[in-house]
Amino acid sequence: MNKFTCIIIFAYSLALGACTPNAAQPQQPAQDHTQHNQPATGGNETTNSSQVQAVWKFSKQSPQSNQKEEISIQIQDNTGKPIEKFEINHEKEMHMIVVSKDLSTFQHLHPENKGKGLFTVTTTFPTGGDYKLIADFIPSGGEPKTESQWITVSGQAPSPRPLQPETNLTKIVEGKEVTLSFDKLQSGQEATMTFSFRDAASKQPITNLQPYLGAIGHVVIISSDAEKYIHNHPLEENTTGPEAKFGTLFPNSGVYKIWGQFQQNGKVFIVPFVVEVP
Ligand SMILES: [Cu+2]
Repeated sequence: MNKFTCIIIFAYSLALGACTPNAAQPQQPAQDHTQHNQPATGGNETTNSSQVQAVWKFSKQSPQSNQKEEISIQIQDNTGKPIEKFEINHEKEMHMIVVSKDLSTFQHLHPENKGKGLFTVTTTFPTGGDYKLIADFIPSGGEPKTESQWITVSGQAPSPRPLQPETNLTKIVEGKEVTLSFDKLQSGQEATMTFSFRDAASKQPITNLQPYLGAIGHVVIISSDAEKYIHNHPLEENTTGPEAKFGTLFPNSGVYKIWGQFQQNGKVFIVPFVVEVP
């Protein structure tokens, strides 16, 4: 498999709560920086990514916490014509990240392509409050695209937990001691981000990580205000540990939450970190 790095960063201003679920408007990204060195293959339709729109719909006027809710996204061009063909990227046509506004909850979902550009997925929001939904996809022959939407979920909303940057980037997750390190941590500069794994009990390096969605791991990074989203794929996909390296770029200084997703013994585990980037 080819080495590749995929960094998608987007930033836009979207007033929180400006969109009610049923009146979801297509996003108007103020900036859309896309870096992707995986050549787009297959498909003969070319779609200029600035012409791609997403129309979000929810099964209820107001989604409720702790209930199954269906999320639909219609992908279309700026004339309303459905975009029907998508690249398979990491085994899926669409990846969707769902986070609460304080970034305390994280879901990585894979909406199903129902045809004619309509994707749907069912999920449960654990609490009431504001959530951000981010859909990641590649129209056939086009560029990687990110579309997002804020929604307000009804139900009891815990008070937001402020993000606390961690200075000790080692933690134990499901019996694994995971350490995150950077060759440099500086906004605006490309950096290599390394996750290292060892068994928490024996301290032996872990060398039997398994591919998850076709790669050693997946990393999503979101800024503390949930406005910037970065999705990183590994620099070297075929390793099995004890290290997984990713290229990344933090666009601005500030606090970011990082979720690494990896797999061992058939089980996917998530390792979250909060870092302050100078
Ligand atoms: Cu995914």
